Amino acid sequence: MSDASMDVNTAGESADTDVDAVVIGAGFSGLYMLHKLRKQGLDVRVYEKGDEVGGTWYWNRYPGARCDSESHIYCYSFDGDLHEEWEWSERYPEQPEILEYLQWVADRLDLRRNIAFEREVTSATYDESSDTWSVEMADGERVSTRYFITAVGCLSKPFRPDFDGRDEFEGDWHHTARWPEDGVDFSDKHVGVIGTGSTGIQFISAVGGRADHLTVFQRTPNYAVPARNRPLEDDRYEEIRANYDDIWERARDSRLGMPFEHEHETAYGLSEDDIREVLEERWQQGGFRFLHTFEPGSILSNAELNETVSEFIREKIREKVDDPETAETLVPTDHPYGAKRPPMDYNDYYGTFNRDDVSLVDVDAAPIERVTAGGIRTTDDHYDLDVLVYATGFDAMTGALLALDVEGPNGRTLEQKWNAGPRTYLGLMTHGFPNLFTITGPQSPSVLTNMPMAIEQHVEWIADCIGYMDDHGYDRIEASEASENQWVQNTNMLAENMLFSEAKSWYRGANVPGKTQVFTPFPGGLDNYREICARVARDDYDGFELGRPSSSAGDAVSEADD
Ligand code: NA7
Repeated sequence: MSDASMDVNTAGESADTDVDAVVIGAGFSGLYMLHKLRKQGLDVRVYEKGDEVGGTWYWNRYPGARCDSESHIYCYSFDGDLHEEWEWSERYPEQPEILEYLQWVADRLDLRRNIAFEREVTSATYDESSDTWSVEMADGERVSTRYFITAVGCLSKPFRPDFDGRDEFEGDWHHTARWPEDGVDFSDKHVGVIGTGSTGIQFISAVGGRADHLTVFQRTPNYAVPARNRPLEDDRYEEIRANYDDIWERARDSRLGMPFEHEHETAYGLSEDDIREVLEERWQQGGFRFLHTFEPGSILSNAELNETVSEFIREKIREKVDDPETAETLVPTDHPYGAKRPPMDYNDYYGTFNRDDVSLVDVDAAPIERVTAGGIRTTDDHYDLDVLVYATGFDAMTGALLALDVEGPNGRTLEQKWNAGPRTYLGLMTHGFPNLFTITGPQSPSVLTNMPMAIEQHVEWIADCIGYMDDHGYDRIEASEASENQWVQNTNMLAENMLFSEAKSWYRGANVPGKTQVFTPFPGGLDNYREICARVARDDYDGFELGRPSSSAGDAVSEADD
């Protein structure tokens, strides 16, 4: 192995280099992956498109951007010193604070010396003769690596609908996931925002009242549950610190990667009034605890219970919105609560529509016909706009991975392989692409959990796997086709038994026209998933094929032999 302390940011760096591991992305997952592998003595290089660490939290700087996992668990758990020294200011962390945290971690663990910033990967090709990946950057730099590890996040390739006339707009336009660092001045402006997902809801609540007029173009209404954000006072923080070991243990052992007790083992046997009473308590507590009111997964799989919960939220929306017609437009009836990613309400989202300077346009009833030089034309009307904001989400789960233009042995691309939807074993590897690890890849729990918990588990599993390979003289690992088929089938079956198919969501790729629709995250819970991954590792990486240095694709690779 080469020198693990190499500084990649020194001037005059050579174009072609050879490292043990390349990690793409310097967000939560890339930073920890670098730290882990560097500690194991590997020469690791991280390539990051942005000019700073932060990943999601670098790019998503729009007004109101905040994480809906609670701050004390939306951080790394692997190093007790980190949470001894860091203190979150609010129950839910705002984007600038998360970015500051990740920058602080990068400095604290001295990670920057192995990160090359402003480098965009344009292709990654497997070279069978050397069993290495050749990774190429937009600036022509090429690096050769044994292990190619993607840490690109699940929601990082922005999606902007291709409306007719999209490029004719003469005002300012921005996608929320590419927000300008210097911000946008809304004063005296007519601002339009398309999208009422988690992002749109945060944006609308933050910008309502800051513009001359805000017009919200909503296609599908959503169920926003109050977050009940508040400052974390000193005594509350002391309590968290004193209990961190227990908090992490419970988070790891939970379905969502969040250490919440569920209020009732089951809703079975409770009257509708009793259920509503319990829901009201949870509504007051706020946040993801609401989704977790009853035993894990029950609201997402029991249609009758779900309808009671959905109706409970609908009534809350009607109570908050003064104009009954506007209220009905904001009430979701097309999908059950939770079948789409449930958003949080931080700042009286529904109340924002009671303002005179905020209006709601139902673009399901009267669709957007085109973007014009001066605004948006729907089938009903024209809306004059100075600023147009796309809160239209992402080509989620696979978009950023496929953008890497990955080509495996025999010239087969990842895009070809995933043409009918992603196929992985455990969301960690895909058959036919040796030594390519995907942190929080498709068919792992990822977006259905508190992300740092899922990320840490993947990073640790991958680092252990590489350590095992080093200890046993293996150079090549690949998911077997049979184990992959079984895993995909298993994930699909779990999803079919839940209510996810009843919504057109990005979980299923339904938000991007033409994308194959298949439910992508593993819905069986982080706790169960961790156990499966641990067993696979204990059983000498059961379901994976491990090879010695000279093995090539098609050769019989060795089963783990000791
Ligand atoms: P989402 O949840 O995908 O929301 C995108 C929004 O944009 C949603 O309301 C869409 O309506 C709307 N949209 C998308 N395309 C169109 C068109 N063509 N016309 C009108 N409206 C459109 O993305 P977010 O950024 O809010 O959240 C993504 C995740 O990031 C979030 O769940 C958290 O996990 C963090 P639709 O519902 O498709 O009718």
